[in-house]
Amino acid sequence: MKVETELFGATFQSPVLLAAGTCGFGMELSDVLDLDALGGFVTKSVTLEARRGNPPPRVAEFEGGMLNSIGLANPGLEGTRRDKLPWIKNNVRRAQVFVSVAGHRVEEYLALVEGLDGEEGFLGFEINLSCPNDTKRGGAPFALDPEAVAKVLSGCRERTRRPILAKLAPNDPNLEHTAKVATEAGADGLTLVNTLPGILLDGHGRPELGAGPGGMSGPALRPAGLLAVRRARAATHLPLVGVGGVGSGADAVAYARAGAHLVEVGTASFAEPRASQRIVRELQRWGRRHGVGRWEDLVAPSPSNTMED
Ligand code: RRO
Repeated sequence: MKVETELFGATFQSPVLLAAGTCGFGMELSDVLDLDALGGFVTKSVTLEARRGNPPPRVAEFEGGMLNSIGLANPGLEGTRRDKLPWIKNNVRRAQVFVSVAGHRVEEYLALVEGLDGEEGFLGFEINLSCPNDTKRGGAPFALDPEAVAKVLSGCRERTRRPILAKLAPNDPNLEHTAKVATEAGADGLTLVNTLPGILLDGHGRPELGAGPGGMSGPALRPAGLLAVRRARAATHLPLVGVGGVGSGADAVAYARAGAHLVEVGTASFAEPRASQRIVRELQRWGRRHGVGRWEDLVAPSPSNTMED
């Protein structure tokens, strides 16, 4: 099966990318993984100021996956410009890179896009509107506030011609509406989904994570991710990026059948750093076995009567 796919004016050598927050800025994984074997990767979310993140423990496992509250630990705009993007520019050739940006206020997103747009080494932005661990916003991410989604994305649109992905939340009761708002505000694609808010408690009722609650990911997130992609597919013609519990070629196929043009692998690559490469091999085998010649043929189209029309 031909897994190469053209999107956002670029060639993705495969539809399998690494998800934000699971691969740092690429350099952190370069000893264990050939980054250029990937379709691409999304960086850790960058905020205006560098952040140290939340108190440990920041991750905990359970049978269905894991919970994290990293708290946006990142080198900030200046550190990203100085140390991270030059490394990517010099070391990544074929993988397509998206820089994830996040903030507490609309203006922070806009300043980040403006401050990064002139740099080299990446294709586009993933606008993280759905971090579940941003306590300053009281656990209510931008993605659940359509007015904020519109403001952030239209402001970003004015500041860059690069592709913009909007990363939305799994617990959005009005996802179709949010997808439509993001489309109208100028996003080029939607990434679905971020982690789902949750908490793990020990026998004394004490949270297992230092910060208390966190975001749940891994196999248990897959049904939520698939549903979100399906719902968004009915609401917009934009390309969709499916994330949540992708651990096999069959999972990637399920996301394509739901309407995803690309998938991102997250939690699976913690236990198995080269999971993404295995997933691509499984996809190719799946195509041979089922007589499907191109990944693109698997991607469910949006209905002609999407809610956009
Ligand atoms: O840094 C985090 O704690 C984090 C972020 Br920004 C996010 O978007 N999703 C997540 O599960 N953790």
